[in-house]
Amino acid sequence: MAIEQTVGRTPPRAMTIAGTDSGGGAGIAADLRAFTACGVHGCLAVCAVTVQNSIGVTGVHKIPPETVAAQILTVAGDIGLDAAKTGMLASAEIIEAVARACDQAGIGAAHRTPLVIDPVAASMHGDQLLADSALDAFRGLLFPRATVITPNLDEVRLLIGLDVHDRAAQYEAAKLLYELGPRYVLVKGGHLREDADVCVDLLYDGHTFTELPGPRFETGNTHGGGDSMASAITAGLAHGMAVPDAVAFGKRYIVEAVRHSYPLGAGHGPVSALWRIKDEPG
Ligand code: PXL
Repeated sequence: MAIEQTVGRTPPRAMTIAGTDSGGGAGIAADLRAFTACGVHGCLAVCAVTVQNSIGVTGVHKIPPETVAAQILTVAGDIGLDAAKTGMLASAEIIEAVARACDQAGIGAAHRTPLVIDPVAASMHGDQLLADSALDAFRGLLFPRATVITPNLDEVRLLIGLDVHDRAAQYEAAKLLYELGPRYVLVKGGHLREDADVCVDLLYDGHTFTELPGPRFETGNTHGGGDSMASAITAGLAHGMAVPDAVAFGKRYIVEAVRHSYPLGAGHGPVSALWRIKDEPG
């Protein structure tokens, strides 16, 4: 997909409903970079502010649920949205507010605006980004509203208690998650160690499984990788792509974003959106 902007014409509009990372690697910063790189105007509903650098998270401030809902409704009522995604939602109360606001704003699989749910539960350092008590709300309130959910294998274990160590279990996880109500399930295989130099993500729509293989890179600089992939998928949907095409687009995006990832600080560096922005500066 070429990045094009016709002068004076509004690009597709997408919203990230997520948390901030003061280090700029993950969360809303990664989402907005991916939206921009993929030719989409990004809107945001902040759910939590994290105090964070490349080493870890040292503080979390949750935004009041009614403020989260108000951000969604005020944007949808004026700017309009062609797709939306969720990232760090932090608490059951915020999840409840997001589910209600999405219904009111026409966001979700049953409505006009597709919704990507990235069930963020922890940072790559293991810092908790979601209250334990919020898992039920995630499964019960958000999955049935999702156009596509994008869990990694750690999130699969948390959500359905299944330890995925091989491809057969990855298929089983996709089937079990599909039962919770999303239209599509993408079980990401990045943490599957049986694949030495490939990383196979698995898409399931209740009938057909599609394996999406990509190269595996030996790098610790994958901070914000899940957020970036889900945002690229969301951007694809905002452009009007069908879900399987948007997911394939997101996979191509994240392969290059990881290939171009860079060191930052003393800990884990971020994946890069810059690879899609090819013009010379200045
Ligand atoms: O990558 C998951 C994620 C999402 N959102 C925020 C984060 C992180 C990981 O650290 O900090 C705000």
